[in-house]
Amino acid sequence: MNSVTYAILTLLKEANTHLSGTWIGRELRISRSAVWKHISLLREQGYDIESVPRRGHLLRASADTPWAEEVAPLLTTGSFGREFVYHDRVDSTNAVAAAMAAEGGAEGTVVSADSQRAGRGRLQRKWISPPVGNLYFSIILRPRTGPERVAQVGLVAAAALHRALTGECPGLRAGIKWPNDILADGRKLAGILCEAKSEADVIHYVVVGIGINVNARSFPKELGDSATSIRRETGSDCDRPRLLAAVLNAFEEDYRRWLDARDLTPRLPYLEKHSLLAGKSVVAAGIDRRRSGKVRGLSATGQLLLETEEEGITGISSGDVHLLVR
Ligand code: BT5
Repeated sequence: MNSVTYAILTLLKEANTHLSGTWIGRELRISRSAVWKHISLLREQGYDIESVPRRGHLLRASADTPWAEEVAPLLTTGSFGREFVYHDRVDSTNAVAAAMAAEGGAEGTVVSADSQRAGRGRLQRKWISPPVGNLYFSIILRPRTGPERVAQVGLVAAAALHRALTGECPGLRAGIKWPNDILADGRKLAGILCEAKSEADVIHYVVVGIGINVNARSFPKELGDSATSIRRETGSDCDRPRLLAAVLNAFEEDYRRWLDARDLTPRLPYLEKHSLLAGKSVVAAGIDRRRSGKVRGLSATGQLLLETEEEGITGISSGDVHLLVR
């Protein structure tokens, strides 16, 4: 958004009442017709502005677009979201963020989009990313720690995402399914994809990508009955910029605490409390083998602890877990 348009938006937000075109023009040293032009631009961008002759312009509702203009004023962070790039449409916010990270993009940089042409899941899977109503964003992190802790970043993100979702959306009952899913009523509401560039003993960057089904009312056939949205679960629409800011605020707080600790210990109680797998019989499908057993918790390094008949308690580091009974 251009800086004059943004200045008018800020004046309208602060005023909370009608502002005349003459007054706005005088404040910003532009003509009344220029004020009109910018007000029209704001309307095109989704801002609901009432204009009444002799009274002026009143902002009735802000745009629900997850861009810096709406997210930045709600941030309580030091670095998360302070650099913020928004696109209407990209292939994948993770791909854009990774390219920025490779060029030196700062820790906390956020790439957000209204839709993705080629949203990515783990292991070459797809994240279906239709326009209008959901959140797709990626954050660049540069943790000063060894590569063996990369997998823990996704779990820290999952705990923060769960905390923000349940804090912002009254009535939402959701849980965390190791390693990277947020489910509600057994259906997937949000997913996390961590992609890292590291060497033997140093992490160059991690890109944490988060997709949340926010106000989606329907889902493509290929997802069958496996997906849900906040709107579906709670019956009401959720303000996307507010939710995105809440996720960034929670994530930065948890991330800093995790960096200061040696492992996941500070977040384990939260992850255990909201785990959908605790005590459940599951099949864990790793890259090399499948194991069946009962989930006995999470280790401080982020492994899922599975008790199997053959091996007793073993730690699972990666893969997909399927519940045998919901
Ligand atoms: C994930 O992978 O859950 C990670 C999803 C991360 C998406 C974000 S969006 C912003 C950023 N940019 C990207 O390109 N990606 C990240 P995984 O656990 O592999 O789950 C993928 C599976 O979830 C698919 O195979 C589908 O079965 C299902 N799925 C795909 N799209 C979905 C959606 N919109 N809602 C619910 N489930 C979906």
